Amino acid sequence: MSRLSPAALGSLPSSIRQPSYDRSKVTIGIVHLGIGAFHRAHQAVYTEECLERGDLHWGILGASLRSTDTRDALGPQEGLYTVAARSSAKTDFRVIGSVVRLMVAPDDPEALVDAMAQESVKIVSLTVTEKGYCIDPLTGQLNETHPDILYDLANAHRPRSAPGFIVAALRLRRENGLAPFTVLSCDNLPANGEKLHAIIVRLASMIDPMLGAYIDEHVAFPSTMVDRIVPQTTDEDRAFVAQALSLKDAWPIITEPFTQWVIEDNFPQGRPDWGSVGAELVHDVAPYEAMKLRLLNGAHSMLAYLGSIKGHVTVADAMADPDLGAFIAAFMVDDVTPTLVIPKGADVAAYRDALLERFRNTSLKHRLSQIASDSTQKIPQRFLGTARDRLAMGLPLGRLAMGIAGFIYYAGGVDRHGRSLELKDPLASELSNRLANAAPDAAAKVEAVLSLDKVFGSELPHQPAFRVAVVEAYTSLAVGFDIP
Ligand code: CS2
Repeated sequence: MSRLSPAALGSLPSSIRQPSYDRSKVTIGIVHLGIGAFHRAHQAVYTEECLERGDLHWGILGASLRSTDTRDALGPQEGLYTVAARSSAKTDFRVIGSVVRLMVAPDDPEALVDAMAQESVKIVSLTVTEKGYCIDPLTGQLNETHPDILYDLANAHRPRSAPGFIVAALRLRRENGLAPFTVLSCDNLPANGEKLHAIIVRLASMIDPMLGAYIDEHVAFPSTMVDRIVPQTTDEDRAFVAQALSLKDAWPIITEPFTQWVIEDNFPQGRPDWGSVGAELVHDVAPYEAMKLRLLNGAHSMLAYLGSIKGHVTVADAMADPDLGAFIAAFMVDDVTPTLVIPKGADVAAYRDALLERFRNTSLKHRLSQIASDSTQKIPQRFLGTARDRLAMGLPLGRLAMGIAGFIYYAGGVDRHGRSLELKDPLASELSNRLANAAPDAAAKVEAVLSLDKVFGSELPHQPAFRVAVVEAYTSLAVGFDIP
């Protein structure tokens, strides 16, 4: 079977959409750091629509900050890849052409900095996951002792981290007399633009205080809320797509039909007309972010821990478990919703119903272990904001206690059937050591994890309403085997 490539597009079945614009005329307007599956299912698809409408200034240069996998897979396909949007009823296949160039940062860091400093580039966007920000999740400030940041301070022209690349490229543009690009965070962090702004200004100031002041004054960092469920691609998915295309795609993307993008409209250097292709441009993203992070991602993490402990593998499996499905629905209504500021015009009940429906999509094999990865980076924005708001409102911790206890149980590394659970986390060994060294009683296990102040802070775990509820929930999980 031949490989997906520009030359092979002619042989695609007519039912499969493919780029109808002239890709050779596309110029690079966006450099994206972290060209993973999420970006290719989300921003790159919105941008594809803009290219289809004739604005060819917004081609994407996709850079990987570490792995060569994406470049190796898509390079021979000249950036083309398939998006398969699957509902329980059908699959829509589409070949996307908006990624016109690929780079791997460590191959030649200076070349990436140069590419970001080209005049045609107006936006540098990022999906580098929570940990890619080198952020202290608790304070939201730059982690100045992060090894990548220490490296970048010593090698400012040949950086390693996403913040390091942004600072280096903004510095070069300034030296060359070019206007700065807009920096667009597309990761699941609340106030992602604001946080990135603080991090970049701090890092730049440590390199050159004048540069820090310049960035603070002149560079825009709009916040965004991004949403589309994108499970990791499997070999089975590759075979499924190859059958539909009669071509081999080394890295197709499997996703759901739903997609949402809410963007703070602050792009001094211009942007694609994403608003005309379905994105929502708003003045304040914060209420949308909180609603999505606490309802969708909060419920996802809850499912990941409790579902995995019970032996489920995918989100849809866990949702089909009647006790767990009901527990998740109640968590959204009773525990999260009272803490939300509902965005103007939004229907939160319809939003929740749609989420439950999305989670039940049996065509997506969305593994719970994928969601459970990097938990220590995710828990603060998924659970702890809700927890703090509830306690401040005089409400009990409610089902959140089960979420946090579920995480502690999960971090123990064994499900309730004795099978091992995969713990992929920057703090994995610290977590395992703490749990292994703690006394066997529930209070000691809970203490071993809640005292991780990098995650839980120093204040919340000391509130009796928080601690007692988590110990009770952990006891019912670990001792009573009472799992929703
Ligand atoms: C998931 C998210 O892996 C995870 O932690 O909760 O990737 C989720 O699928 C997306 O945020 C949906 O927009």
